Amino acid sequence: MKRTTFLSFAAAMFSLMSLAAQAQAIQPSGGARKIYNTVKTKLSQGKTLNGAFVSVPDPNVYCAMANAGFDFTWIEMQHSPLTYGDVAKMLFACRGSSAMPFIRVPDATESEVQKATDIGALGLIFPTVDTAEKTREAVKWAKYPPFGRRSIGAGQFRQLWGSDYRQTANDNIMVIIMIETATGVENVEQIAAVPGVDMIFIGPSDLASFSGTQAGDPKFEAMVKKVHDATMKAGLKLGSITPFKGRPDFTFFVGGDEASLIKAGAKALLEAK
Ligand code: 3PY
Ligand code: MG
Repeated sequence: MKRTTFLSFAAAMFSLMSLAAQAQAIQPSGGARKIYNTVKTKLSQGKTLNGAFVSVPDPNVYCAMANAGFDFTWIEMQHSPLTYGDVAKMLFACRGSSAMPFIRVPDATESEVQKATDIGALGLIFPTVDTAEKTREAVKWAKYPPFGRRSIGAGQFRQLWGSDYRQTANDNIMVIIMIETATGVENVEQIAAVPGVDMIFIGPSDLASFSGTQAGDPKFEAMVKKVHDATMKAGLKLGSITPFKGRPDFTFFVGGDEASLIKAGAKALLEAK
């Protein structure tokens, strides 16, 4: 084979191979995947995970939380005045932390999810989801095409997660749907069946508030059981707040925040002999 022919042949083969690799990497299912979201890996190994709420807009405090031993941080943007600008600085300052950055966004809209993913969140937590339609919106904005409708844009995601982020993001970003209302419980089977959902998370405080019942009441417990059964049937992971530890099949827990952990740390220090 002449040298020029060989070189064009090699170049064509290389383009074909890299196209195939790209196509494989953006497939929502099947094929080899690069997983850097350690929450995903640990959950697939059957481990129980812990995270804590973050609502203080300070990179140093964030780094302390993100390297304290938690598996993930639950960056609270539903119930705190944190801005995406605050959180972008926190995530950048603490890139490489042992805890994966998860953000509870206020709603499953393009504008919220776009900003949360662009600044580098690897987990998106959607509160008070009532319907499969809302769940499909959550997945749609969380995932790049062809699976979803996330726009490419620019962001610090590549600096955090690598230059191949476009090919790896869909496999690493987790979608967590919170069931917090009786309507959500009613529709949980359809919600859990939406492709792209990784986990169902029960929010007991809101579930109690919206339903007028509380943990221990038969009506409340029946709702928890319905959510549990639908989640298991769909093959998804199940999470809630730390007081739910010990309930069967719950493997993802959030509890504590900066203020409570400072208090607990100070108490332990002062009581130490
Ligand atoms: C709830 O219990 O309502 C929650 O949102 C838990 O974070
Ligand atoms: Mg809630």
